[in-house]
Amino acid sequence: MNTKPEMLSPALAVDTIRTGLDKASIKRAFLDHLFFLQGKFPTIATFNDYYLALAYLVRDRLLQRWVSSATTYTREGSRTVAYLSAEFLMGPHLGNNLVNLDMLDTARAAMQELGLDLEKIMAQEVEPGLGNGGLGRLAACYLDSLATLEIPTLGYGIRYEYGIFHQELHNGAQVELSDMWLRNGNPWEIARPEWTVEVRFGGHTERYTDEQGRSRVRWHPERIVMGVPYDTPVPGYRCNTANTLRLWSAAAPESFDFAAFNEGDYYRAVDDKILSENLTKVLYPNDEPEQGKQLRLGQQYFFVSCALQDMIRILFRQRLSLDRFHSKFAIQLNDTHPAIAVPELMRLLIDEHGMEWEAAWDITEATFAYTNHTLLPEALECWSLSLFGHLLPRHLEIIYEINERFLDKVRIRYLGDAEQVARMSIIDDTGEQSVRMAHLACVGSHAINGVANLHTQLLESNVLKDFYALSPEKFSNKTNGVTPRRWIVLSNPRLAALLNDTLGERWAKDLDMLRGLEPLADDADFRARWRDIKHHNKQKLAHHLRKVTGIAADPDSLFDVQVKRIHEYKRQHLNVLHIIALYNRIRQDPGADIPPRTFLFAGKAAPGYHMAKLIIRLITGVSDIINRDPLVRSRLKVIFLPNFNVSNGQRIYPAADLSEQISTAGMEASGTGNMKFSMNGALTIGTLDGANIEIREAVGAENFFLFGHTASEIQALAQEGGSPASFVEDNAGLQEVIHLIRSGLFSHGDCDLFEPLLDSLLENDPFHVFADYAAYAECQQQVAEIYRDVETWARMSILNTARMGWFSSDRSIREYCDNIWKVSPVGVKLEGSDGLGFLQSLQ
Ligand code: NBG
Repeated sequence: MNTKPEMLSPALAVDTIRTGLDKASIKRAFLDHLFFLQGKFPTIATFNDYYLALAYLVRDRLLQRWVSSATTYTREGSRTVAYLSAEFLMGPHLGNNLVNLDMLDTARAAMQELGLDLEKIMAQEVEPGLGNGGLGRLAACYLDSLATLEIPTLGYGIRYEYGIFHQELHNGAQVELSDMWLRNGNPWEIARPEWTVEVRFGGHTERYTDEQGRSRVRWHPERIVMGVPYDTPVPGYRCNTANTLRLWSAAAPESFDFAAFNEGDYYRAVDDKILSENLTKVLYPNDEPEQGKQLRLGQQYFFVSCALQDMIRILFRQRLSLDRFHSKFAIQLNDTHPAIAVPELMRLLIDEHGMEWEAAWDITEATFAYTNHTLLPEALECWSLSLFGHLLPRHLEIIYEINERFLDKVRIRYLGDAEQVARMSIIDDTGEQSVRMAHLACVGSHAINGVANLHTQLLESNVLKDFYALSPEKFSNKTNGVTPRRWIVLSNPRLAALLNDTLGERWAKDLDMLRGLEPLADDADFRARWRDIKHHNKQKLAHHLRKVTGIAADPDSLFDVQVKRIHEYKRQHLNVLHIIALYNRIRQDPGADIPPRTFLFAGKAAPGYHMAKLIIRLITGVSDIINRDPLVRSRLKVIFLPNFNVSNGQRIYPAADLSEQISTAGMEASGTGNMKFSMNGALTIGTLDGANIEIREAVGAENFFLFGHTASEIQALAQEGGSPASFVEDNAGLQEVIHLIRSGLFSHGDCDLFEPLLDSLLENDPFHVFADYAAYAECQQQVAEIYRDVETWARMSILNTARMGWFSSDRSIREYCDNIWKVSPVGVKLEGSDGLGFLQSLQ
């Protein structure tokens, strides 16, 4: 095979056991890995051994694409997207990689011949929970699309040792357990210690004059932490591209501080080491109050500094000069978490590489773009000035300078308007001084976007209106999308097979092709197949729910699902109020004509968010009572599935009939779960909020259950400041619901437990639950009526899927590429499996 064996290094010699995609090669590779990597033979191997053996053989097959992609990008100096995000919620890798490499069926057959069940092997994988929810999962969908569209990309983030906590329910209440996702090893990552960088913290700065007589600044840090990169390949779907997700892990500079050690202060030396490594120990759950803040700012700066230093290394490696930085890299700031990149790039260019301010600023502005993901004021990041100055003294100086120069421009534009200047300042001088990260991101970026039409409009008219007035050309909307590879092909194989049969296999890369289903909505045979698939998916989910919660759900009942983080603005409590009302109706009128429903909830509450935890308690309390009531339980079921994550999402979306998207209008920036449901044929009951609006426009108002106040009506309600109790006065049903909650029925007789929740609902509810209650209950009545008509429901369901093509993340990414990043695809040719291509490209 090797024509010039003397030129080959062993690592580059690749044979079919490492690359072959046929069944025989896969079987051979599997046994080979079991033996040589796991040191096991089949009779004593555990399922985890099987998982690792399969994972490693899949990784081998990825490596050829990965190295080929890197080689191509290096050779061509390709313009590259750097996606900076504090969270990447990738989900389990194995299934997705099998799908993208087009190996799923062969792998299943190969395992079967070895007497193994692929599904069971896949279930072994502990998913990397390196994100809280929508924002982190969006980053993962975007990486999938970027690779599929063959765009050179580096995802940069943090390799948290503990991801988002594992949720359990104890007596109906949330309990948090640590997520030791790395415990069994992570076969998907490769450590790159040779690209370790130094990150500095604290200390002070000093001005000096350099040899050319220029005034410069030197930073004397108090502490140095090493950043070690771990790379995970991100393959595109059925193409040769495999990009890189590069996550940084903190390490101490030396294993011991020898000075301290010599003085006999061994414990201090060990403490320092632990302190450094703590930096990337744990992902913070969002929606948390102030606590733990310093470490979080440290985390943000850590990964951003690592990423920028890494980019400069790559630039130099490709023999490009620093003034080409912005032509080589388009950096996206995923929310404000990485916004510290603006002063960090300035610092690197000026202090470390001797560039002048103006030149550095032009590069910085041309490099960065910023995506905003929330309008909630408490989620807009601000760092106290003292904390900031203590941790990052040099950055604070740079921010002051950026701010002065920016505010000069504002002053010219708004002569004499001091208030305007104060409002726009990066430094908030009111109260305890702080750094406004969203302002920093806006000033340092050439493009700013929201994640759904309404959200972008509200950014432009409220939260960022001053910045919009100053530079409207920077603003645009980029409605979110989700990847059909994970969310249909992998999660809903039967639907995928039907789509392949009907449309050919290209739809997964060109989701607009789903349109081809529209005429079939009128075809009774097709509708029957459609219903069969949903029914099968519901059975499968019911089986899982039974296994985990012990509760039996009837697959013939309407699966009514709300899965997402628990938050007052998402209004899980609105859903529960309606469930209690239905329960009450059946109790009072056992003959009431209410079609059977299973209400499924899942989602985590931030550990410090008491009201959200109370909402979980209410759901589980109601679930206990309803599921045990002989009069009701054959018609209503309420299930809270613990530990919502990507794997559970994959089980749930394909099995849903009804998707609950019921946030207070104006509060959900976009939502992405709403898209996953509808793509999989669930109908939505929802408010005019976030991307719901665009989903409704796409699928047709007649195929969407709309209710509730609009964003501007909500705003008016808030301004009027009327009491929510007024919505209860003329609603006997709602009064009874409140009465039942107060009676202690759902809290083992504890009449006070839910008082804080009722208080806020009745007295001063920023989320306007009662204001929307009547409309919601009425809309649910319509849902029930239409659900009885199975043919109509199936028709609506098909039309939902058929018209969701636009919500593919491929569409979103194309918009980012064309309008913000100005990057084009780079085709990758697989380098010869003998490694000669690589060697040549290195010369
Ligand atoms: C979330 C929004 C969602 C949106 C995702 C992705 C944050 C800060 N924001 O509505 O709440 O879909 O971002 O854009 O997590």
